[in-house]
Amino acid sequence: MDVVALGESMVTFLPSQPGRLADVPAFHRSIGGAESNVACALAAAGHTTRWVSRVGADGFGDHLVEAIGGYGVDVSHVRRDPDRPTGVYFRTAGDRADDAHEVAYYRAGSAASAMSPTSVDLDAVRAGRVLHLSGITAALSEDCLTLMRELTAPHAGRPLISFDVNHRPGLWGEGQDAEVLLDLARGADIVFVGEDEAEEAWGLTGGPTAIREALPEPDVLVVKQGAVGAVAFCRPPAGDRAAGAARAGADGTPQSPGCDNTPRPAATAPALNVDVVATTGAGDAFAAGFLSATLRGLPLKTRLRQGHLTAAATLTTPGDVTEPPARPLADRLAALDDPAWG
Ligand code: KDG
Repeated sequence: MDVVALGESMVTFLPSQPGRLADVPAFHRSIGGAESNVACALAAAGHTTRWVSRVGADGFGDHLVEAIGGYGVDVSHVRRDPDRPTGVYFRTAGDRADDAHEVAYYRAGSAASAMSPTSVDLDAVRAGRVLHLSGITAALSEDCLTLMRELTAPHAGRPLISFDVNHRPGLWGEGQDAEVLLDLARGADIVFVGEDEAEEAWGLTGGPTAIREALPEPDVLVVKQGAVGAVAFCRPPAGDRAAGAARAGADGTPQSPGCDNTPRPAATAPALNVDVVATTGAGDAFAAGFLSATLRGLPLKTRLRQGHLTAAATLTTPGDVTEPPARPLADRLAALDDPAWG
């Protein structure tokens, strides 16, 4: 198994037209969930993936399991909860100049919020080369936070932990997010964070270098700068992490070629200039592209480019999850010596 992703997925309702939530006349049913979005994109790119979660024993739960399974993701460890519903959420669409949109979650007390070290199969969660997690899960309940702490704690034979900060202010109580998210990020091997999220969650305003200085622990730190691009920092794997990192290179290529200990960027790549339809899910797609290239032992800059290529596929469609470009095409585009890549 290449990648296991654990987290809550929801039936997602996409608006029939832009505008305020109060004015949208109809919604189109789709699926969303930061971690399963990553698993779906990776499966579509040819990786073996599993999504571990809990959903209600209801029709929305059926839909999620069928739709996510339809991407080729292993859903055999998704538990059905007869007492709690599947979460759902509605969102609006911004116009192109301003992607600000409203999100209405109906997920409090959901089946997924009952995930805990005893209600999920930990062996199934740890069975991949990479375990992909996000800060959203930590905000769902005390049990979910306990689970996240257990999964990111040092552990013999631990998979490589990929952690997307995914700061969702609406899910957190006042002032609870900063320390928890920083702690979880410190325990991970690969961390994805938006420059805007780092400012919102941690008050870091000094850009990627300041973020790296505040977060030197992960072997790889990727700072996303929206439409501008992304920056990756890395350090040579050490101790226990070396084992996990070596496993990540399918062909034995070191996980982080050319890395050093300084807080300067090890690689940068500009984002692609595309006609944006909706930004939701683009960060997950970026993580999927980056992880796919990591699993294949590709150089750091190529991982960033593969992230942007997968993100571009999601940015140009309305849903949270999209099929990435076919691997041969993505590989050709990522290798181009073209002004689009700066
Ligand atoms: O990153 C996209 C996700 O935010 C979306 O698919 C839904 O998981 C989701 C959430 O909690 O907002």
